[in-house]
Formats: sequence, structure tokens, C-alpha cells
Amino acid sequence: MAKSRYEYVKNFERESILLPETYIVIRVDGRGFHKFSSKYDFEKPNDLCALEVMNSAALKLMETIPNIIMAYGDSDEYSFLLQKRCDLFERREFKLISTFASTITAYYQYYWNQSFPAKPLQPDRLPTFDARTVCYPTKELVKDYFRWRQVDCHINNLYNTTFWSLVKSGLTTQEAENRLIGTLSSDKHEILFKEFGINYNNEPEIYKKGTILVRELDFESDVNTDLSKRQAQRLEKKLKKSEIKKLHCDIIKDEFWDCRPWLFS
Ligand code: DGT
Ligand code: MG
Ligand code: MG
Ligand code: MG
Ligand code: MG
Repeated sequence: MAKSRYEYVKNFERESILLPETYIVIRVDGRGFHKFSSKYDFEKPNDLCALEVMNSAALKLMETIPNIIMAYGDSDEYSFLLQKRCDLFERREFKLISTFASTITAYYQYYWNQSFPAKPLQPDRLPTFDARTVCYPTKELVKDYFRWRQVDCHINNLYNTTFWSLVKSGLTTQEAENRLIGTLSSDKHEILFKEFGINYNNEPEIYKKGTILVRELDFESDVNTDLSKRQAQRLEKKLKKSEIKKLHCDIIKDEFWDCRPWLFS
């Protein structure tokens, strides 16, 4: 087709191509979920049903994009790991982040309507998500990224569990906040145990550890980091057919990673 005289405006477009041979992590996060959770009356500190809406949306996104090898989420956020050799959208950053943000938003709304028929979404506060990408050049950095998110989940959950126990026992939110200033993790464990009979270690794993979605293969699958082109294609096929498991386990220790070499193939 002949070019129109207006075609030149395309020259003003800008592209950002993510570094090749690096692990791309895309994190989506709910916009203004502090207000969203209060408008739709989330249970405090954790609303299991709302967390499952997030998990379902993330799982669906992962099913539609086979390049996502694992994901980790808690609260209103989810991080997705793409394979090192991933060529989705030719690694165009804006295309990736806009697709992830809009797809998670669409699925979140879909599953919300399924899970909360009694709480229809109102146009003055709809759930929407932002997204960002980070490229990590090494396995160790990727592991530390996910460890960072899980530690964050743990710190927030311990704080929130203690905070809301204090508030539910009669303190104002300001009083509860003051009570927790300067407390260590061990102090919060003690407040929970001594004042509320709660052993934090027995709290549900989904709250303490967040949720991991991971494509599973048998450990025996011959996976190493230097696959030939044919081996890589075979692994790709296997991964596409593999089951996506939902876990609430520790990803800080090496064990999770050591058992799953295909995450870095
Ligand atoms: P942002 O991300 O900068 O647009 O602002 P927010 O308000 O989304 O802040 P963020 O993402 O740092 O924190 C997530 C908020 O969502 C936080 O205020 C707690 C709330 N939230 C998330 N999950 C739950 C839940 O299960 N129950 C309750 N009560 N609140 C939750
Ligand atoms: Mg934020
Ligand atoms: Mg948020
Ligand atoms: Mg957040
Ligand atoms: Mg188009």
C-alpha cells in the first residue's frame, strides 16, 4: 500500500527494547487499593476471597502467556517472571507493560463479579493496575527479587495482624500505631501470643507467604542452562503443557529454586 503523506508522524514514536538475555520481571500493582479495599469492605487484615480474585486473575494471565514461567503475589500485587530467551512482543517494554496491566485488570474485574455478586463494582472506584518491568541479568538476582517480595509480605502481614488485633480489642487505629512504633518482629509475636492467644506461626500460609504460581515439571526433566536449540524447543513444548501449581511455600531458602532448574533454562 502506498504511504500517505501523514505517515511521517510515525517517526515520532519511541520504543524501549528490554535487554536481551536477561530475565524480565513484570510487577503489577493495584492502583489505590487502600481506598478500594475500604470501599468494598475487605476483611482486615486479609480478605481471603479478594486474594483469591487476584490469584485467579494472575493464573489466567499466566495461562494466556506461556512465556511466564512463575509468578508471585500478595496483597494487591503480582510479579511475573519471563524466561531469559523470551521474545514476547520482541521485548518491547511499553507493549509488555500495557498488556500486563490491562489484562490483569480485565481478569480481576471478571473474577470479582464471579466472587462478589453482592458487591457490584461501582464506576467511581473500579479496580485498575499499573505495571513495571525490571530486567535481571543473573539467576541470583531473580531469586533475591522474589525473596524480597516474600519478605515484604511477611513483614507487612505480621504488622497488619498485630495492628488489627489491637484495634479489634478496642484501641483506636492511632493508639495501635503508637503501640507498634519501634517494635521488633519478636515483640509483635509476643503481643499476639500473650494478649490474643495467637501463635503467628499457625496463621494461614497464604497470608504469611503469599502465593506462588509455577509451571511444574518432574525434577528428572533434563534441564540445564546450556540447551541446544532442539532441546530448548522440546522443553518449551513440555512447559506449555505442564500444570501450573499454586503454592504458599518458602521461596527464601534455596530448596524451592534448586528443585526447579527449568525456571532458569
Ligand atoms: P498505589 O499502589 O500506590 O496506587 O496505592 P495503594 O493504596 O494500592 O497502596 P499499596 O499497593 O502500597 O498497598 C496495598 C493496599 O491494599 C494496602 O493499603 C492494603 C490494601 N489491601 C490489600 N489486600 C488487602 C486485604 O486483603 N485486606 C485489606 N483490608 N486490605 C488490603
Ligand atoms: Mg504502592
Ligand atoms: Mg497498590
Ligand atoms: Mg501493593
Ligand atoms: Mg492494532
